[in-house]
Amino acid sequence: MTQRTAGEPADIVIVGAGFAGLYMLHKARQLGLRARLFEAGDDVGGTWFWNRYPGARCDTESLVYSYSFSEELQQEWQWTERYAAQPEIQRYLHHVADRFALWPDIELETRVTAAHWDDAAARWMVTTDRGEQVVAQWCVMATGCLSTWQKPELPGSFSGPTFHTGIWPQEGVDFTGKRVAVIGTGSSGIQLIPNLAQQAAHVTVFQRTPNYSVPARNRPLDAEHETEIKQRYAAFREEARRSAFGVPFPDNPALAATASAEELRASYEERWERGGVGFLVSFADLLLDAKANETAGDFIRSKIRETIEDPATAEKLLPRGHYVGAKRLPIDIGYFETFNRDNVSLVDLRESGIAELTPGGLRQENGAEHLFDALVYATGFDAMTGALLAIDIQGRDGLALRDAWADGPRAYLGLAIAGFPNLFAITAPGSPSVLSNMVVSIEQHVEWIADTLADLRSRGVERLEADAAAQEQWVDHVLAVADTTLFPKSDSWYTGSNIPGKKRIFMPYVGGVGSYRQECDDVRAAGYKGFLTG
Ligand code: NA7
Repeated sequence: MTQRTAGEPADIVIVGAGFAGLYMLHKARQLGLRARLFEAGDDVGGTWFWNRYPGARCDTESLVYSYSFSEELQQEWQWTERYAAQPEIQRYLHHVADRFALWPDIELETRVTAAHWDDAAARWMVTTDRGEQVVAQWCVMATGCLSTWQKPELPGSFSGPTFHTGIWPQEGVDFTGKRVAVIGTGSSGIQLIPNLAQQAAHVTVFQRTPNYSVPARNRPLDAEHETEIKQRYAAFREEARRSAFGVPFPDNPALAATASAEELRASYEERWERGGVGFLVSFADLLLDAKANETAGDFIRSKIRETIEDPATAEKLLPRGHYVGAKRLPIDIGYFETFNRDNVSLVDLRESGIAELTPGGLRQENGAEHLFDALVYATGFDAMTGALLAIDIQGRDGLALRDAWADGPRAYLGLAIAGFPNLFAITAPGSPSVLSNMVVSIEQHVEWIADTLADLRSRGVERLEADAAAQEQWVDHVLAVADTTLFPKSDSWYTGSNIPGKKRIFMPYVGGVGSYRQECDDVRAAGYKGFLTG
């Protein structure tokens, strides 16, 4: 990392050094732009830097959850497991920063606090928490969808150590011999709990909503499979780019709603054994039709009943009342089995909620006391908008993003925002983002931005801004497509309903990664349709 001269201007400021920011920096440099990248953490990695709790692992397979932009990189890097764990992903991103010599333009431990647009100068003024101000023509928010962790405000206080999965201590935590409480059973809790149970004296899981989960079937990466993919990597990547979710899943055109009991069982069993979120494409109507979805729910509930030895515990773990996959489907390594251990207990918060934290633990509303030595919040994130709104972003005429988005996020193509010229937000609401393989969607956004900047430069165009009417049309389209599915019908962080007071709106674009890419390409081919240029 190089220390830059304070106030050194830039053509482009990039915020965040995760998958998105690193690639954006690489592309900006290829274009010959003077780039400055600011990152709050003391290393690159983004969400993979902060989420280092035991068991943190990607739910997309490593051979496809990786950059495709460099043939050499994808051939030389060797993943060790089917799903990479956090340390390996962070090592990979470190390697990328080394390999493409990105460090000189990366400033670590520097948080961007504000970005204000100066319309007369047609420049962004970006302010950091080190008190530096940088002027730049372009500003790219690569701030991530899951980077603002969220902890509920509970009355009372606990005197022991408290952790959150989304901001885990770098030095790790030793829970040996400790009684540990975990609040939350989303993907993070479901990954963490089996690991904690192997170390701690006792784990008490406080569950508000029982979750569906399917086995990951993680294993060391099969050498033959790796060779086979690497031999046809370009075609494999292209398949991912043109797919619905950015992953080439073998889908099934059959409908669950009309399938026989045997057909249902056979398809679900096969995918359960294969492992992973490909379970969601067991049938073509699984995410479209409530009755079809219920068949998947029934299947998972039957698996939970088979796995859990104590019928009362099994009953508490049975998910109901939300659609499989409409709330993020976790994939796990021995999650349900963990509840058969003597040192794990489950508290159902639907029976009685948390009344207050106490110095030694917590008390439920029914008076039940739970004592523990450490408390882990696995309570998730202010997803998709949290990191953007944490920065004081002001566009034309001093318009604050917080005001522009007071009624929910609105972004043209989930990429640019009316009133905020020359600013791009990578994988923002209205783009496939979290409902896709993030790396595929990130590469697509970064390449679209880079190609656009090169094109505008060659034409002498200095500014680009989303047109408000085009943005409204896009937002309507995003919502209309979502309404043809079950996604908006369950509460989840996809809708913002996990955050008290946050406007409930379904944020990702579910029209498919392939068709979205085509849409973005068409916009450019039509001379930046829906954008104002100047
Ligand atoms: P999630 O999926 O938002 O899960 C958060 C969990 O915490 C979920 O079980 C919540 O229950 C629970 N929660 C939140 N607030 C409370 C309170 N106040 N009391 C009890 N329980 C609570 O976050 P994750 O970090 O697991 O996963 C986020 C994504 O990261 C994941 O999908 C992957 O893409 C990676 P609820 O369901 O709201 O009742």
